[in-house]
Amino acid sequence: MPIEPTTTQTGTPVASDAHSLTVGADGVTALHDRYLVEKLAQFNRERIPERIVHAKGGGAHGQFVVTNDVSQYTRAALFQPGATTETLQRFSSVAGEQGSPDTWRDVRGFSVKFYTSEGNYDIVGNNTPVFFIRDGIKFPDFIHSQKRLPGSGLRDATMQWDFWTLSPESAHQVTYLMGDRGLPRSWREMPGFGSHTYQWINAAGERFWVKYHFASNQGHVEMEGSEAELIAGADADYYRRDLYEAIKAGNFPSWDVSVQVMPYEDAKTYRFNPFDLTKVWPHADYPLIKVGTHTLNRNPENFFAEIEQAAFSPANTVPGIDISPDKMLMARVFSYPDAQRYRVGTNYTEIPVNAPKAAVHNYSQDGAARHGFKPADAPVYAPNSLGGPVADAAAAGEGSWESDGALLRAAATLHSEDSDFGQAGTLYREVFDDAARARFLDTITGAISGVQRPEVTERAIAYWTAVDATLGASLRANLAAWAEADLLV
Ligand code: HDE
Repeated sequence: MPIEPTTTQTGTPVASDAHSLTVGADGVTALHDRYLVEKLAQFNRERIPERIVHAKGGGAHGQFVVTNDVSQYTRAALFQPGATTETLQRFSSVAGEQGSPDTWRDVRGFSVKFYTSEGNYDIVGNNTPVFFIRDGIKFPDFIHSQKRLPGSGLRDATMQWDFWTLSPESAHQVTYLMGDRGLPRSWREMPGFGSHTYQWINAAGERFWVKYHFASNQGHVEMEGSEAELIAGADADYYRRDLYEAIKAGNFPSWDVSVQVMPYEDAKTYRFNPFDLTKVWPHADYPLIKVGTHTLNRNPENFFAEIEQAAFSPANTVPGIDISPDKMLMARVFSYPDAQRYRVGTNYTEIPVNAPKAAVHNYSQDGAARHGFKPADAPVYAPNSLGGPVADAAAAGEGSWESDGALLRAAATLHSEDSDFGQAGTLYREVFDDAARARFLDTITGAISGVQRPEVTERAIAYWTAVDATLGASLRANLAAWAEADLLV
């Protein structure tokens, strides 16, 4: 192949990539060396703002294949028998920045974009089925407490535990985080959850509440804290590398996708508030129903274009699927497109990785860096009598729920078994085995021993005592023993 001459961004051949234009070999640089100026200016603008959370991640393209018939619950095209849908998946850590080690203990993001025939559908979940808080208004405070102190720029155990212990609804998720789930061996070997309750609507307009589960066909495998620490130092990109190399070698990871389905009417009387993101629905109450298989089979060709610019959002729903009255989910529906307009740009949906495979018809126009334009004679307003697109409620297949009440600020309605600590205790006692409980105690002792204010430490002991009285007592004894060992050193 002939070698092409290097050009400027506007296609003009340039004279050199090694020497700037100067007045004499040792003289000053000429400002009119426009290639030098363009090259440096463009370089300064290569980065877009990193995600405020979930900054470090990686991902791949894939395919979702329906294997079972769930058409009685949803009319969504992507879940109909025989459907195959192209997908994009991104995995991430929550608290660390772009360059942070993959194996720091954290919750992991699990985002899937389905390029369906009815528009893009995104499931933006985690590797845990619950979350730390139940109202989106607390999210910025929660994240501030997990990130860095304004003065020193350091992460700080005292503020993490101060926030958690003053927000007891966090107990269930902190039990997951400090347990083995906080350190997966790889992204391929962890499960995924939609976490929130969503609504499904079938062809007859009947409504159901659903939760998504992705079970890894590679198994669910975790690593020990000591191993994770070593890897964090030796290979910060451990998970990203593992995924890339597995796919490159043709070893395609896959997940079985299932749903729990709750009849619409059950929501009012179920023993747990089904819209409270700090709660799970025990499988004994609502068993898993298999839907299909999700496989990752293609690495990105350009990480920035396909992973960094990818914009996932719980606001991206399709006909037959809607959100639920979960206060976290409603806040997220605002927050993600807002973050993406800022982070990627107003017209972020035009970027190939975010653009739907379905046709786009609406009256939005212009804005920074727009490049898709309608024909000159296309109408620019609705309603019009010129044959422009018309909104159609039947095509939209939206969900709905009844709500009647005064405008107020209050905690979610309590159901018979709702409590902040109950399900955390069940996880600790009934899901963890003895070895996992021992590792858990070790992990929380280590994390709490970094707390610098005695009243926060006391609150942390009370928090774990409320999860399990024996755990609380062991924690107190362990903290005392660690402090003593520290004094002896
Ligand atoms: Fe996110 N979250 N989040 N989050 N989140 C973002 O979106 C936010 C929450 C999750 O791979 C941001 O484009 C609010 C729960 C994942 O690109 C931001 C609340 C769950 C990803 C944002 C939550 C998640 C994000 C950062 C409380 C799991 C990475 C930039 C109401 C069920 C997506 C961006 C990717 C990313 C906001 C809570 C998962 C700022 C306000 C709960 C996997 O918009």
